[in-house]
Amino acid sequence: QPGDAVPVAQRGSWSSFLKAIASMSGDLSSMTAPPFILSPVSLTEYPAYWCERPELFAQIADAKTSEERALAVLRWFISTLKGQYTTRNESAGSEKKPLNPALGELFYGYWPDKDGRGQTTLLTEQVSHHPPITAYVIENESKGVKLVGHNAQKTSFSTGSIIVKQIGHAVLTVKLPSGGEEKYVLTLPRLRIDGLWYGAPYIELSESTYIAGGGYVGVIDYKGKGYFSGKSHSFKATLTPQGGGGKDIVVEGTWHQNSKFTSGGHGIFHDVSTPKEIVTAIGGEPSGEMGPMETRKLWELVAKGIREGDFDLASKEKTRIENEMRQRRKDETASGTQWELKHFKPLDVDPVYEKLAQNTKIAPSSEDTYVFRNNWPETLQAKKK
Ligand code: HCR
Repeated sequence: QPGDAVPVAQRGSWSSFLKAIASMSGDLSSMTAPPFILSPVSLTEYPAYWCERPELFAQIADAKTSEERALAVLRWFISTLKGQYTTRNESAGSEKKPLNPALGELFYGYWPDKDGRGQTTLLTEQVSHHPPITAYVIENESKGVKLVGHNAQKTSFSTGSIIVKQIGHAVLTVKLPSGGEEKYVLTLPRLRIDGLWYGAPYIELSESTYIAGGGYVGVIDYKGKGYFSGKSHSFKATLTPQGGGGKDIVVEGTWHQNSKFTSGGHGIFHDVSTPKEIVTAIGGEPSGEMGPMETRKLWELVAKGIREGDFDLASKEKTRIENEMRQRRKDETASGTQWELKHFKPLDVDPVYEKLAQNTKIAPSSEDTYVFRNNWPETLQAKKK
């Protein structure tokens, strides 16, 4: 039944929210949604989904040939999708609306070394509030694997679903055993949020992701129920060696379960049922504490209110933070200053993206990119040793 999953007292505000979405275009993050759909987690924490299988991230560095490396990159990428797009369904029963990060909001974390795979560190900064843009870096320094990216969303509404176009890309840098390094550019899938009518939103992926670099171009085509295999969350990935010659490698399956080679290889390609490792959050202050702009400190009471069902507290605290941020922007305008990003520098054009996108179907980039200043906080720098 429509609205079945919505608490009775919130059905009115859920249908008003849906009506507001239907006439909106662009940025949905700042819209006020009913309490049952709110997540206590800010979008600045989402980049951690890129590395919930840190061993697969590290294994990219162990590959001996370009083909092995391209497959290792693809395997790691596929392994991230379940976390990125189904975690909230699993842990909270449906997709939720994350907290809308403040400009300059930060998140630091790490995955410890295990079995010699090395430490992996994560740093995220909200580099724009309107539109919301999150930049991140994930690095396994001992293995020489690093991912730097940024992410924004453009939302629209179509036949009962929210369509989310992800804007942004990531660049993966891998040190080679022979010295030197290889770079890969990764684009992001399009999302369709269904189940709105019932108040139980969930995500299906559509269109494609491209992974170009290391002499290969990979295309991952996503389909939902009723396409390739009739199953939800299906994909077909084709890795093509660049420069003519060589055969395509094709992998097919579901990104939340398993996939196998259907050409250029045999057997299972990836099984996502291996345990995931959630990032350990860490304070970025020299004392090890979290500073006032660190997401879990900034939103502490809002998150507490949402988790404990105290929505008066959540909404009072959210308003207080938003007012403070508004005041900060006004003060900056008055004094002719601008908020200084701590870890990233905006750049008009990403030369790595432009180079790797050449001779592929990847569109030239149309947005700023964000360059990491290489200034990990001491607390994380210490984790790298
Ligand atoms: C679309 C979304 C915000 C953006 C989230 C992104 C795209 C962020 C980058 C991550 O790497 C992957 C990711 C996963 C999320 O699925 C996606 C969110 C899903 C919902 C949220 C909307 C802004 C909120 C919609 C409100 C609904 C649930 C009613």
